[in-house]
Amino acid sequence: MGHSGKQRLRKPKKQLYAIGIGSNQPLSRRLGPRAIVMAALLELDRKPLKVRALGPIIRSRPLGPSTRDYANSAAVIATRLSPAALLDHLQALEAQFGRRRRRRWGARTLDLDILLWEGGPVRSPRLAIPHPGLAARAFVLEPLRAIAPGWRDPASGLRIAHLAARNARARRTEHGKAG
Ligand code: A4P
Ligand code: MG
Repeated sequence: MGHSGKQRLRKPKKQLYAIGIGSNQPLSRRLGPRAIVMAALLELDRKPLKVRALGPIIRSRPLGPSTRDYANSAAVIATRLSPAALLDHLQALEAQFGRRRRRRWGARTLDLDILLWEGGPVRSPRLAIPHPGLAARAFVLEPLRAIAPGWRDPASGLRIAHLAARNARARRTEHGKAG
């Protein structure tokens, strides 16, 4: 009662998401990881997505078995898509950039991860938000801090700026120990 048809058909509200972008494999001789990340940032601004903020593109050493350096960045986007629908959309973009799924953490032309969602935590067999690597990865935290320093990670309750500072401190200590 009290629900008009118009209300029931109203579009879902726009939601903010933070997206992590990574590449460590060229698509061609002229399209290397940095150019791929730039092209991916442009794709994130096409319907049904809209970019609200673009992070810097950084170069990072590979975490895992890959030997090539990565280009990494982050973006805050707004969309009406649900987390599951957004994951489908991002995987279609990865495929468009020639990504083939082989071994986990293998070299990839494009990796798009959902880092955060303003709707809070999500846990399903194919989707975990916040992204499990968020709090431990400088290549995620550094670009994200530039555009979303105040966003709170629901897993730790800490803001991105705080996580980034803590991560940088831990890395310096590691280096100190290693000599
Ligand atoms: N999945 C679950 N949660 C999410 C989420 N929040 N966002 C599932 C996106 N996908 C999510 O991912 C495997 C499955 O994770 C997906 O099918 C989806 O259902 P994938 O992209 O196919 O495989 P992957 O990326 O090889 O594995 P994974 O575990 O996602 O790896 P990460 O955590 O993405 O790490 N080093 C540097 N310097 N920079 C990097 O960007 N990236 C990785 C990959 C390793 N080392 C790196 C970097
Ligand atoms: Mg991934």
